[in-house]
Amino acid sequence: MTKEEKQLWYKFLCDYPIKFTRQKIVEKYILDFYCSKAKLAIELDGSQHYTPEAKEYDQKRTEFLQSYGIEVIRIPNGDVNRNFQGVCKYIDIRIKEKLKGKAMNTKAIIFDLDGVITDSARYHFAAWKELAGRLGYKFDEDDNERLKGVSRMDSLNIILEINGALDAFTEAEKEALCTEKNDNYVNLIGGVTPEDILPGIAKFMQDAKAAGLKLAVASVSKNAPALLTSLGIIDQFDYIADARKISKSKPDPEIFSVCAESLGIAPENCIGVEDSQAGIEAIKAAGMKSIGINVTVTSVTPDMPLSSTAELDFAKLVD
Ligand code: B16
Ligand code: MG
Repeated sequence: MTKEEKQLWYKFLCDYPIKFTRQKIVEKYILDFYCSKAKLAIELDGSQHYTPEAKEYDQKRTEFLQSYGIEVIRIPNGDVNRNFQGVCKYIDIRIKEKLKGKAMNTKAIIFDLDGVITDSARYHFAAWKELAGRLGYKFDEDDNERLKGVSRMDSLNIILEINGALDAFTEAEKEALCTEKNDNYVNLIGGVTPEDILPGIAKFMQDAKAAGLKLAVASVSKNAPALLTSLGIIDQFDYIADARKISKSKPDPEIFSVCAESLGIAPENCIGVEDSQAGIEAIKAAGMKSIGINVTVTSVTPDMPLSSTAELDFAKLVD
C-alpha cells in the first residue's frame, strides 16, 4: 500500500461509524482490516495475489475464515487506485447487508427536540418564569421538570394548579396567557444558530444516517420546525411530527407512534431519545427502546440512561 492509500484508508475507517481493526490476527492469518460487529474482513490484493498458487492459498484462507463465520471481501489494489470512493461505498453496502436482521435491529432514531437536540428547555423555563412572575405565581426549576414534553396549554394548567389558580381564568384568558408565554419564548430563541446543537448530536445523527437508519423528530412544540430551521438541520430528518395534529401530550405514546407509522417502521425497531420523564414513559408506552438524557425524575428508567448528549455513541447501539 502506498502512503497516500494508507491515508485514504485511515480516513475512511476512522470516520466510519462502525469500528474496524487493522492487522487482526485470526489463528495463523492476519487480516488487513476487520469489522468484528459485521464479522467482515477486507483484504487488499496486490498483483502477487493473482498467480494460480496465490489464488489457491487465498481460497483456502477464505474458507478457513468462513468456518469462523467471517466473510472476506477481496479488493484489488487497482480498484483502490482507480475508484476509492466506489470501494468505500461497496464496503459500506456489504456491512449494512451483514448487519441487517442481525445486530442492527434499530431502523430509526426518534429525537425529542427541547433538551435533546438543543437546550431550548431553558428558554421554555425562562419564558414561563417571566409569565409566572408577572402573575405573582411560584414557579421554580423543580416545577419546570413537570412541564418538559408537555403541551403549552397543559403546561399553563400545571402552573395554575401549583398555585391553586386552576379556576382563575376563562379559556380565552388562558389562550392569551399561552400567547404571552410563546411570544417570550419566540423572542428568546430568536438568536439560535447551528452552534446551539448540543454536543454529540450532529455526529450521532450522521453515524445513524450513514448506517442507513431513518431519523425523526417527536417534539410537541409548535415551534419545532422554526427551531430546526435555525439550527440548520431540518433537512436531515425523514419525518417531523406536526405538533398541531398531536392531540395528547407525552407521556401518551401518540407522538412517538405517529413518527414510527409515518416512517413505516415497527416500534420495536425504533429508539427514542428524550430528556423528560414524560417522554421516557411515552417511548416505553409506544413499545420502543429509550435513551434518556439526564432524566432526573425516574418512575420509568430509560433503557440507556446518559448524563449528557456528549455520551451518545452510535457504535454502542450496534450490539
Ligand atoms: P411550544 P419537546 C416540548 O417540547 C417542551 O418540552 C415543553 O416544555 C413545551 O411546553 C412543549 O414542547 C410545547 O412547546 O409551546 O413551543 O409549542 O420536549 O416535546 O421537544
Ligand atoms: Mg424535551
